[in-house]
Amino acid sequence: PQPVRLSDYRPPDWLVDTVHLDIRLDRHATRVMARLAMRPNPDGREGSPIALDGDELVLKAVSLDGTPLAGTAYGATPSGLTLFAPPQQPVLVEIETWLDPSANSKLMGLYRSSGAYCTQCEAEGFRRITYFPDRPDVLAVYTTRIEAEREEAPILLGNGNRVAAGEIEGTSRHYTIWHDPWPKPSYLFALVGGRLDKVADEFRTATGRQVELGIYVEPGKADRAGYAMDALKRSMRWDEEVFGCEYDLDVFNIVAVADFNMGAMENKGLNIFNDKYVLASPETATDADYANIEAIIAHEYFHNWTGNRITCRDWFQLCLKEGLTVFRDQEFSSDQRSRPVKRIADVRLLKSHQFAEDAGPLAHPVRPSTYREINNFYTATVYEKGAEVVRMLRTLLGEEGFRAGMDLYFDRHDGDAATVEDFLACFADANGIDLTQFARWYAQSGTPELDVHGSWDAATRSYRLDIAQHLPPTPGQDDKAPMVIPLALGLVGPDGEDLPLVLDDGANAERGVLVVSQPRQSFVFREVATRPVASLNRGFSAPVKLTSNLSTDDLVFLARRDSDPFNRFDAAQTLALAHLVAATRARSGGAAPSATPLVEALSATLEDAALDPAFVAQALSLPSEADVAREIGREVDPDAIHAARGDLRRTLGDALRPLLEMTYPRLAPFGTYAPDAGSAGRRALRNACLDLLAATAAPADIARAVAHFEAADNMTDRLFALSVLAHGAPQQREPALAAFYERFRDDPLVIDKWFALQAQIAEPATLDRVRALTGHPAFAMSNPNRVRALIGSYSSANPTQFNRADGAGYRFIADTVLALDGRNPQVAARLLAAFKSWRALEPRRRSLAEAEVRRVADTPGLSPDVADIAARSLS
Ligand code: BAL
Ligand code: ZN
Repeated sequence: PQPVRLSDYRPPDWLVDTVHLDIRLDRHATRVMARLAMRPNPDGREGSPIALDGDELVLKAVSLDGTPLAGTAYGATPSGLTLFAPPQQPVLVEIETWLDPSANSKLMGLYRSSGAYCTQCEAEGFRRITYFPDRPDVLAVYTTRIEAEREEAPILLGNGNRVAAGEIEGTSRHYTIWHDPWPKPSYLFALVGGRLDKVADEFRTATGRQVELGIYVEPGKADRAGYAMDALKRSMRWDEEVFGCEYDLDVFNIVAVADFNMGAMENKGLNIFNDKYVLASPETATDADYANIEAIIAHEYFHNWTGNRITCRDWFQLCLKEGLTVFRDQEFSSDQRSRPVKRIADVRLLKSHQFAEDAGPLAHPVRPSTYREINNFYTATVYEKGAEVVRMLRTLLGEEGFRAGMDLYFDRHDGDAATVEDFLACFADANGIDLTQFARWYAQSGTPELDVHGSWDAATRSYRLDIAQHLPPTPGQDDKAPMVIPLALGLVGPDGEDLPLVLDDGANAERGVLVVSQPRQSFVFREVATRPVASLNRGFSAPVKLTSNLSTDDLVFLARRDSDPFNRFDAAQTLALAHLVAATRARSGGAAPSATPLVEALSATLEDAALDPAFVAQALSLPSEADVAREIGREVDPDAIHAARGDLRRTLGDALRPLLEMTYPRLAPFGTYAPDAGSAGRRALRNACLDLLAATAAPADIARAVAHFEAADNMTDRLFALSVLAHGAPQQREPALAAFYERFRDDPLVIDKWFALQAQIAEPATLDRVRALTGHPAFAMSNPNRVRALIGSYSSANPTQFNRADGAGYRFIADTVLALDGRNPQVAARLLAAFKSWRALEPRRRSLAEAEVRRVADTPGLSPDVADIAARSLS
């Protein structure tokens, strides 16, 4: 396909005011009647034909104002329908199409999952249901009649409120009619039909609207939807309290389906979820699963205002709804749980996914300016970096200024299909500031590098920070302009107290934030009586890669004393990362670094009884092998990194043993399992101790892990112990894996964990194991969760085996991408993106990886999704 460019945007020529759909569900022959009330757009081109999008559609009939159209009056292909010369006035277009939902393996449009009918329309799936101007700036009011066999689909759900239901006399069929009063783009359309169990509840909004809540799941699984329902009600209340956003329909339904390309989808009043992000019980879900469910339930609900009531003008503006809504869900989770621990987890994710994306050939701006396949832009950059940009706005403006900007955005743009410029203008106008330079965060790709040099002058009692910023070149962007970087900081005195921040030129470091906006900039603080240690980029106030002249001693000091919990964590991580980089390099010659400073920092953390166990667990968790690879940046040898990290784990396990052995039993479970953050934090720390203690694989430590596995009464502990055994105890691995499988063999979401864990074992036999598991009865290439669990874990969470020196890992993933592409291009393209860091590899692996990406790129008949990732990976 030709690239689509932001600069080519034109308003639609025709608008749609109302849509009436009559959908008769049938496994192979679903009939869709669409009645579109259309009118010429005064802002469009005069005299335009009516051009509607389609995708693999079969047209049965089309009429205009009640008159069937002659074949010469329109042109139809599976991918488009054009009415050549419509009268330039309001018209009624009626279209009949037929679909085969059972044959829809792309899981876009109308398809079947475990016998139920469901839809996914974002970004461009509605055109697989009927011909339509399938773009987000065409907003219409929808009324949907859904008809099906009562036996097959007793539950029939649509967007909005249910306005009618009944039997079809003399048949075994029934129907429901749904009306959604809020104009919406087609990507928010949804329907569900099936035999489903329901968990029902209700919610009274701040102004007293009574809302019926429903979560629908596969029969027999309703007892696992309770946590999702609780999270939903908390989300609804939180959005009222924190953003003043109230729900606006009488009904809010969520449906969990087993086959889903994404995590979930925010269709108006009818969210459809990957069941992985709804279903949870202590036996089957980990603490991380519970936290994800809470976050994603909130995310999709929050879209009701940021995405649905205010939508995107075009798909370039995807971050307008996604970055903002991720920011909102992160804030929600921070309020529900521990704010510092949530921030640490979010930054870890940002670095591992988004920084990696920014550093490779798939780098793109938060708002891309061109795309060939929009499905490939549901990325960490659009979502996670997009959220960071919103967070920076808040850091720059403060709570009040930020809320004023959000209030203005809701007031000014309710009902609109908006742009990033519209969004920024609200903050600029509400605060009387100019955000022109700040807007570069949306346009320039790459991770800014900030180098900070601090120096204290005893004579003048001043502390000077010299800051240089640099934004490295990224694909299509060789030269960059300086960014606005809000740098939160503290100057920490010898007793751990923050010193006052008094700038010498009268400028203030308001709320402890310096605004860096020049390529080079200096700040001088006065009245600094003793040498401070600078705590920089507190709370990760800007998504930058920061280097500084802080010494190892300074970092140990910060890890022990910084009042900012994020930077306390980050100081220890910086020490660990520096150690791992040096140790990796030392494997090809040179002196091995000392781990003493890191041991000192982590000992202090473990000894500090005032710290939240969840925080301590994060501190003990070393940077990943991918983090080390990214830090090294070039000529990466994944085996050397793996070996260095293994050595460090053993060193820490030994050096921290007394503390770990004391902490582990102190955190033994009591009472029944509860998924709250406090309990989860205790489990996380206990498991982190178990893991480090088992690093040397001493028999007593392995026996502890076996006992932990056998005694576990919840999935978090059971899976963690299984992972310790699978990675570190080859003798105990197989019996433990077999026991786990036997216990959970009938539970696909748990078997996904079993697949994922095996795919991550860092040994050469894993490739054969993964290949064999693709033939396991519980595996199915048609189910995205299975593919991601087994094959995605191998490619993205097993660096040594994906990057095998013989290239067999690359070959296997490329083969799988090609095998999957005909069936599900979105999942195939995601899998291919595992090659995103290939250029950073050492020469032998680099050429093997490149050859496999090239083989994919050269294969005829690729989907646009895979062709786009392959081409960009090689560019
Ligand atoms: N809009 C796609 C799924 C999500 O980000 O909520
Ligand atoms: Zn979203």
